[in-house]
Amino acid sequence: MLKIYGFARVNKGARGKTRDLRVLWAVEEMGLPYEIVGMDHPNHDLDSPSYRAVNPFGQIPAIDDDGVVVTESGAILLYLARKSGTLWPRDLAGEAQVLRWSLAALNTIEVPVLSLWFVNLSGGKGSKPSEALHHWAQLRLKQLDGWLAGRQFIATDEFTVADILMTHVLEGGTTHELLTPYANILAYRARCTERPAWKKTLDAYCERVEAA
Ligand SMILES: N[C@@H](CCC(=O)N[C@@H](CS)C(=O)NCC(=O)O)C(=O)O
Repeated sequence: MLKIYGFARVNKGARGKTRDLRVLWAVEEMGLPYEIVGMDHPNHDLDSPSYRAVNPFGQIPAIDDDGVVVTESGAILLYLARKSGTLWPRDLAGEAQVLRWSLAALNTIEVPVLSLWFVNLSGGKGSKPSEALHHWAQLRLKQLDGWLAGRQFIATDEFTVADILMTHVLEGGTTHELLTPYANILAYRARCTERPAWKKTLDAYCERVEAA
């Protein structure tokens, strides 16, 4: 049985935004059976030697699929998509687009957006680094908004794992103000988060995961 390491307790600011949701959303869309191994972050479950053997970075998410251990949310989603043959195109050209946009989500978009969120959270709002990061994030979001004009989904005509990654990145560290100018991004994000599988995943997470 597929085991998914996810949070059982996490600080209240992070609850509802953590990256185990990417994996839980994907398995819900794919209809795969799984069990959750619940980890208590404030209780230092991620620092235990047994969890460090699973993920040397001591982070969530991770999976153990009958002995195949995978960490990194992007790698997990691509593995599960290839294994299940769902949320994944059947041709090489389509696969290339899903790989392309999965990496764009986790690198080109997540890096500036998350860095800005982190600097502002750490008291740097209004500082020169914060302004520079804001400029960088806006540049990439504007370009992403242009790509999304006239497109339903990010990589192909169908919803794929790249959409889960991009949507969750856009949900994560982005403030309301950051995305406000980008109508195509907002419409895309709404299209993806309105999917029944996301709603079911988030409801089950909120029911199960305690806030610390
Ligand atoms: N690049 C990793 C990042 C994982 C990550 O940042 N996980 C956070 C939760 S969303 C975590 O486990 N934080 C706890 C910690 O670092 O102590 C991925 O995409 O899976």
